[in-house]
Amino acid sequence: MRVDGRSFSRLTEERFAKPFDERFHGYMVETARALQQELQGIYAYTESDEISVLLPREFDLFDRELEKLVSVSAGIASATFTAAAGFPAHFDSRVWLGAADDLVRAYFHWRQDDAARSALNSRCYWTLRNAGMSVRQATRALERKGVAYKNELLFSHSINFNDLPAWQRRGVGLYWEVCEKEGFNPKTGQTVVAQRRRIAVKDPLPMKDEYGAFFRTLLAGQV
Ligand SMILES: Nc1nc2c(ncn2[C@@H]2O[C@H](COP(=O)(O)OP(=O)(O)O)[C@@H](O)[C@H]2O)c(=O)[nH]1
Ligand SMILES: [Mg+2]
Repeated sequence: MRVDGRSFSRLTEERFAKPFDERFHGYMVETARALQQELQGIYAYTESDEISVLLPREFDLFDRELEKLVSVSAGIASATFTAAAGFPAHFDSRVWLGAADDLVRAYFHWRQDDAARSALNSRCYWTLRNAGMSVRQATRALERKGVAYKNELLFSHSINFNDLPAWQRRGVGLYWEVCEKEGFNPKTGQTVVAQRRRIAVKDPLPMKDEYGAFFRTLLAGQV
């Protein structure tokens, strides 16, 4: 299931630093956490203004009714982001069915590639704009240009793309982590260790083959 901020280009224009804003990212992580919690997702991934949540095969909330799932998830995302940010924002929602593990892995690789591609683009665009170019000039300068060219462009402005924070280039993932918590049993007077599940944020997120390996353990229920 994927939610995407509605008209966030306009909505973020005056309010947040460009191209990346840590506060904005924090609101997205909080929204991803709420979706993961409410829908009991296996994994949630966020980059830019979008969040993907992987639901388990045996997912049975709302009797698997599609309309319920898309409307409720859009509602959870909109409400959580709005409460965090303090101004009204909306999300759309869609569901994609990945019937095999490798398709699910490919989906998340695809979204991570999108994060890397758009991070490079927007970093170049704003570097040119900040250097005095107009919207049109900056857009023109990047038209039909490849990854190597864009990296060089940043380099000539003393920016090493690979040194930028990983959350900007790769997005971040949220998964369930089992932790042990000490409690006191008043009946027996003994200290007991209980296992709890909590949502952990993976940042930096692994890439390429390592991300695939991370998924294999995740899908095997071992993360
Ligand atoms: N200023 C700012 N904008 C962001 C940030 N992350 C995402 N955005 C905006 O969110 C937009 C997401 O793209 P998209 O969903 O295609 O645009 P939309 O249709 O207007 O929501 C980007 O174009 C950015 O303008 C951020 O960290 N800072
Ligand atoms: Mg959007």
